[in-house]
Formats: sequence, structure tokens, C-alpha cells
Amino acid sequence: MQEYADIEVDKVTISKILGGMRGLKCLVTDISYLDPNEGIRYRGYTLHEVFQKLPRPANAEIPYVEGLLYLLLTGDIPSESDVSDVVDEFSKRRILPRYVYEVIDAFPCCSHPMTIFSSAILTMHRESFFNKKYHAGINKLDYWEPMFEDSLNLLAKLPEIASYIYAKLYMDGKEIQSNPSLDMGGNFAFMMGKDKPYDDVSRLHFILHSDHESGNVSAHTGHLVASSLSDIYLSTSAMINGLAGPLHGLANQEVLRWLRELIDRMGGAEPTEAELKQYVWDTLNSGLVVPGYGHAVLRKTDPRYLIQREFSLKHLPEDPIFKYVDMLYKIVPPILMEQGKAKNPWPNVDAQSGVIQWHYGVREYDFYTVLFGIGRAIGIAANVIWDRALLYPLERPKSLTTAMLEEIAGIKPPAAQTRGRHGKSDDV
Ligand code: CMX
Repeated sequence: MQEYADIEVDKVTISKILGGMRGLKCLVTDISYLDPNEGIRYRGYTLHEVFQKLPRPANAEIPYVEGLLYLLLTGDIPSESDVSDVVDEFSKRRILPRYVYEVIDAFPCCSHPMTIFSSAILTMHRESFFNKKYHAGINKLDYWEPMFEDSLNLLAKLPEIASYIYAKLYMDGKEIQSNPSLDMGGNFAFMMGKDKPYDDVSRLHFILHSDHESGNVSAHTGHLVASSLSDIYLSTSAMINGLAGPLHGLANQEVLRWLRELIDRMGGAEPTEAELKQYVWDTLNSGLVVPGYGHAVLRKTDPRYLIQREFSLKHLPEDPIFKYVDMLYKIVPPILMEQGKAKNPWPNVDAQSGVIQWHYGVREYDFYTVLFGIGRAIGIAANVIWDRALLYPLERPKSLTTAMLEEIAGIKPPAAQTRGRHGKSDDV
């Protein structure tokens, strides 16, 4: 690569620097690619192809999540036997250390499930093989191996952690022990105490949320933290914290909260189209965002939204909240276009995911982002393992002062630049 090192890929403009680096091409990943109009491809496959090609459990509509991990890691569609190897690995590694339950039990009341989830993952940092090997002096060419080992250990445990948090917060601590004969999606449904098709709902949810290339807050945080050779526990806990923001993963809970507020406002009566429009405008006029709509990269309806809509049309067409969600699909985009601010007026993944959970009885909507986190952890792990295998460097972009930018823009004399905003001669 050295001979191509100086070839330009993108231009860094002031608007990109000040605009959250939106669209700046400065990261590399081969795990997934997000086209603004087509949506996400995992290892070159569209989501429809992924759902079609990956092996699925007997009597299931949705493929094994374990097969998706195989695809993200290797780029190959796994055989049945490849998938059953991963299922076995997960089954062997799923048991949580006792202290994880104790940490979850110790949380004060009213803690958000994402805070508990992130902390529970962080607590397991002491289990890290990577950390132990690093301190024993492992060769950097071998870093990926303990990272891989740690990742399998962590991913296998996430459904156990999440379902225990759910039991603790909402089921008076009545946990259901896992069933080692089931795959990840099936076992999660089992531990949540849910019958079919919640196993498929879980597989669908985890696969759809796993990766969205590497510039979004959660994926980028995971990659950034791991770039300092932090292990998968530290990196995943950090990515969960990024996911917990309302402009990112927390939007799935916000959609349900926003819909429930509308239902309360209507006093149970079904809103007319005019009333729904008014509700959307009231939200915008109060300076709030319409949750579940818009995207930093996508410029069309998110295919993850459409796949969940297809699932809902098949399994829950009469669900009253799904009907609201579907009415909003027609109502919100023209309103956002009329308002003229959002670059993408179309729905994203979070506009549809909560209603499916609600329908199957998971109505504690502040838990929804934990489910997103289980899925996203799969993509983060695949990326971070490859980061170590390819010896990706510490990430360290350079920052400038405002005065330096002003000088670059030609609106400030050079003398002030080195002192920055708080320098003596900087009288801005
Ligand atoms: N409702 C109201 N206003 C919106 C909007 C929405 N759904 N989406 C964008 N806008 C506004 C922005 O707030 C911004 O306003 P200002 O100029 O006043 O700052 C303007 O439109 C331009 O924003 P943009 O370039 O279109 O979008 P960004 O890349 O800045 O932000 C996103 C993207 C997702 C944060 C934004 O669309 C949003 O806030 N959506 C609602 C929250 C949401 O659904 N987040 C989940 C995204 C998917 C995920 O990561 O899980």
C-alpha cells in the first residue's frame, strides 16, 4: 500500500469538520457497506440475500444469528455444519460469571437498562484473554487470536445478560435459565419466556441491527476504543454508551414513547389522519425531532425498516400500534419535506422495531435499545477482530483551533492562530 499512500480519497472542507465529519471518507471496513440509496450490504450481500442464503433452524422463518457472525467474519455463506459449530461454541461459552448477576442486582432503582447492560459488559473486562496475553508479551501479529476468543465469549453471553436485566427490572427477578440446546435467537426467546415466533423476531432483530458500516456512533466508538488495544469488553461497553443516545439507537424506545404519548393524548380514540399530521407538526414546532425518521447517510427508506414492515404485515397486520406506524410512514415524509430541514425524510430501522417487540409483549420500551446492542455487538466484534488481524493503527485525527480555521478561511490574520480561542491576542 505504501506506493499509493499519497493518493487523495476525499477533500476535508470546513463544513465537513464542523458538520460532524458527515460523509467524510476516512474509515475502512470490509464487513459492510452502506449505500445511501440501496441501504446496507453485509460482505457484499443485500439484506434480502442474507436472509435468503443463510441457513435457518428447522421450522424457522429467519436464519441463525450464528450464521451471520460467520458471514461477517469470513465473507462466506456458511454451510449447516459451519453454523452448528458456531452454535456449539456459543452454547459452551454462554454461562455468566456469578459476579455479573451481582453487579446487575446492585444497580439502584430507575437505572436505565442500557447503563446496566454497559456496566455488566465492562465488569467482565477481567476475563479478557487479550489483556492477559498482551501483558505476557504476545506478538502483535497474533493479537487477533485472543480478540477472537474474547469476542466469542462475550457474544455468547450477551443474551444471558440482557434477559437477566429484563427479569430483574420488569419480572421481579424471575429469571428463566437458558436452554443450551437452542440457537442464540431461540434461546433468547426462551429466556424471555416468549413463544414462537419470538425466536424469529429475535433472530430478525439481531441480524438487522448487527452492522451499518463503521462511521455511525456505535460502530465508530467500538473501533476507536479498540484502536488503543482496549479489549472487546471495554470496546463493546463503550459502543453501548454511544448507542444509548436518542439520535442513535435509543430512537427505538423514543418511537414507542412518542406513540404512547399520542395514544394518551387521544384518550384511547383512534386518531384521524389530520390529528396525526397535527401531532407530527406539534413535535417539530416544539423543536423536537420525529423519532425513527431521517438518517445521516441513507437517502431512501431504510431497507431494515422495510424488512420489519414485511414481517409486521405478515404477522401483526391488525396490531393497533403497527397501524399507527404504517399511517405515519405515509404522513411523516411529506411533512419533513415541507419543513425542508431533514436531508432524508424517510423512516429508519428504529421506526419499526419497537412495535414488533410491543406486539409480542415486551412493552417496557426502555429495554429496546439493549436488543439493538446485542445485534450491534456482533458487527463490532467482527470489525475489531479484523482490525487486530490487519494491524490497524491507533486512531488519532488532528484537531485545529477556531482561530486556525478562520485563518484557513482567510478571515483572520495569521498572528492569532497559534494562541487559539483563549490566547491573549485572540479577541474574538
Ligand atoms: N425530525 C426532525 N428534524 C430532523 C429529523 C427528524 N427526524 N431528521 C433530521 N432533522 C433535522 C436535523 O435535526 C437538522 O436540523 P438543524 O439544522 O436544526 O440542526 C436538519 O434536519 C438536518 O439534519 P440531517 O443532515 O438531515 O440529519 P443528520 O445527519 O444531522 O442527523 C439523524 C441524522 C438520524 C440524527 C436525524 O435524522 C434525527 O435526529 N432523526 C431522529 C432520531 C432518529 O431516528 N435516530 C436514529 C437513526 C438511526 C440509528 O442510528 O439508529
